[in-house]
Amino acid sequence: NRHQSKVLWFTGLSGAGKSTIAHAVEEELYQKGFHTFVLDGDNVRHGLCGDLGFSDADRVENIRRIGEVSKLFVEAGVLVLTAFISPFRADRDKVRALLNTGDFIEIYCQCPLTVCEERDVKGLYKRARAGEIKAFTGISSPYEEPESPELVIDTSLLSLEQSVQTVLDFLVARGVY
Ligand code: GGZ
Repeated sequence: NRHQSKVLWFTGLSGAGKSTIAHAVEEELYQKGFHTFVLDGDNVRHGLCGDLGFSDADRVENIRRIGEVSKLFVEAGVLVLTAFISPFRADRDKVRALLNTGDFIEIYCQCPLTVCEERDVKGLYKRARAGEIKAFTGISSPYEEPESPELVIDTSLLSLEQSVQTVLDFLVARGVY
């Protein structure tokens, strides 16, 4: 069945590679005929969640809305890929509980903080260290690692291609792909 709708929920620190991997996986799935959609900060935090910042309460609400929207997409037959830090275990677990068993695939993009900070693609870590950004994940706001994610990808060890292949292999093993 090529058209199984699921949620591939990427979680991890800023700069861990969530969005990049999600888009690359989407490209592969789209080529195979899947109906796919990526939700990430670029299309969610300006619109649907444009009223939210980065306090704990706002992050909770951000993830709640993204979870509900993901559920709607799944009901519409879409395979959703989400790329949000989603730092709180309880919030990720609530999204898991919202969906049918097996439809929530938690993918932990593991990457040491030191590596994310070295990459500092957008210069945000530097600004966070300087105190210019308050409550920055990993620096001044917590990240709770997944305890039993479906998949762990160490992006400090794997190339983008290897990371994508790891996700695709998992989907094959699950009979999704
Ligand atoms: C963490 C922040 C912050 C703070 C702005 N803390 O690397 P990016 O830039 O593109 O991804 C980060 C993104 C995080 O938004 P999420 O919606 O994924 O966060 S959460 O799931 O916690 O609600 C980063 C940028 O927004 N950013 N300020 N203080 N990341």
